[in-house]
Order: sequence, then C-alpha cells, then structure tokens
Amino acid sequence: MTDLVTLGETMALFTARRTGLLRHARDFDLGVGGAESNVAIGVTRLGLRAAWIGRVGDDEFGALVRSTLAGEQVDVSRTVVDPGAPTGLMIKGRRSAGAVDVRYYRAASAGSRLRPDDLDPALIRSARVLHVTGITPALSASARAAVHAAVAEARAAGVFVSLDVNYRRALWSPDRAASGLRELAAAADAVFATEDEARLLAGDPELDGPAALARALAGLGPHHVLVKLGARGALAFSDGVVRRGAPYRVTELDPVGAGDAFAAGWLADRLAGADPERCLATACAAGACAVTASGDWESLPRRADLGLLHRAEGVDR
Ligand code: KDG
Repeated sequence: MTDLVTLGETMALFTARRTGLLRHARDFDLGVGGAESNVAIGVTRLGLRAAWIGRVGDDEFGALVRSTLAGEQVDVSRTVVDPGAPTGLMIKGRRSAGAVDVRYYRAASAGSRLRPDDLDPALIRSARVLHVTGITPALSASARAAVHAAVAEARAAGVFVSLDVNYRRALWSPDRAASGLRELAAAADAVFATEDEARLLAGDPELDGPAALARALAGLGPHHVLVKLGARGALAFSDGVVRRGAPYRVTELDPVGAGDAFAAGWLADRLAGADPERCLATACAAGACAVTASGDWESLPRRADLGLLHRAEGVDR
C-alpha cells in the first residue's frame, strides 16, 4: 500500500562546484531536484511508501530522474515519458558563500505538460496522504488542472491533503499565486508555509508574527498550519493551540530542500501516529539535516540520522 502520493515536476539539477557568477562556474555536479519528489524521498527514508506522478522527457535527464527516484525506493511506475518535450533543468550556483542562486529552464518542459489524465485516481484514493505544492499549479493550465483533480479525488475519498505553498516568483505574480493557492489551502488538511508565504495567502501585509500568520492561514480552512522559521525553528497551529518547534544548531551548507525535509518529517510522524509535539520536532530535525550538505534531497535523514543530529558538528571517529 502507498502511504503518500505526490505529483509535480522533477528536473535535472546542475550545481556549480565553485562560488561566483555562473558564467565562471566551469564544473557542475549533475543530480535531480523537485519539491514533491524531495518529499517523496524524505518520507520513504523515514519508513513510509511513496509514489511520485510526473512527466519527464524521453531523454537522458528524464532517465536520470526516474532512476534516481527509483533508487530511493520511490514508486515511479506512473511516471509518463513524454517524447514531445525535454526534461526541465535547474541550475544552482553560489554568488557568494552565503547566497544561493537558482535558475530554471522549465518553460514548456515535459514536467509542465502534466495533465489530469496522468493521474491514477485509484492510487490517490487508496493512499493515506496526497501531497501537493504551489509550484505545480504555476507550471501550466494542464498542470494546475491535474493538481485540482488530484485534490478533488483525495477529498472525495477522505484522504488527508497536504499543501506546501512553495511560492516561486519566477513562475507567477504574487496576486495570481495568492488567489490560486488560497483555493488549494482551503481544500487542504495541512498547509506548510514560510512567514512570507503565509502573509501572501493571508492577504494582509501588516500581519506580523508567526502565530498571527498561522491563525490567518487556518482561517482559510486547513486544520493544521505549519510556519517554517528557518534558523528560528517552526510553529505549528491546530485546534486553537500554538506549538513551537525548537531550532537545531547546525552549519548551513545548502538551504534548498529544507522545507521539503520539514514537510516529510511532519507527514511521516503524523502517519506513524506521533503526537503533535513529536511531529513538529521531527520536522525541525529533518529540516536541519537537509541544510547540512549540498543537494536538494541527498541529506534528508533516515530515522537513525535524527538521533545523531546533536552530534552533527565536530569530528566523529
Ligand atoms: O525545495 C526545493 C525544491 O523546490 C527544488 O528541488 C525544486 O525549486 C524547485 C522547483 O521549483 O521545483
């Protein structure tokens, strides 16, 4: 049985090996990245079964996406190989030691041609969680329709719906994103957001403080709201109760993917029946693990890694 089903775009990811402008990068590492597949990998590493639905091109990068996800035990049997468009690309550079610079080459990519026909309704209905993000509806009208169809299917079957806002300004304007994502948030059981994303959806630029933002998001409909605060930890709001998740002190090497790790940690513990404090603590721990190494998903933790987090710094012999 599949615990979590997700859908979205996963791209080939080129990461510059040296700091500075991309034009001077010379050497790149090649991997893959995609917010939804990162979550699928994250929950799989934490002991659950996940399936990813998406489109890749009939090319080397599409083969890399499929083999990487399959190698992480994510079910890719519903992945569509689309001969009509290439796999999207993501290029990650570092302008300075502390500034990550992500560029996308995904317009008209195979991933953006995702459509409702690509879904497997029976798979969604039989899962325990459907996880979607605010990236996929911004890719194209057909991808947006696929997300809405998946959410409708899940809701009709009583499947828990999880939404990570994941606002990408390269894909749509704040106004379009806010109205599109409010609708999805209203249909979700849990919503993950940064403070800026929560403010965007709440539609009140004056709203301040994670607790107020979480309450405003909960007002849209979701039972659980998780506000990610980066190095300050996180805040969870449900049933009128605000809970604070303490941060971990780790050296941040690559922040991209931390939000996906956080969502994976929270969802995995929720599915395992953990209490709200434990879910939040695991989410924070997973997010902390994710930033400790380069790559969008490579440092996502397994259960055993979570216990080692307090020893993440220094020499281990
Ligand atoms: O959170 C990291 C992901 O978002 C990344 O792997 C992919 O940025 C991405 C996107 O827009 O799909």
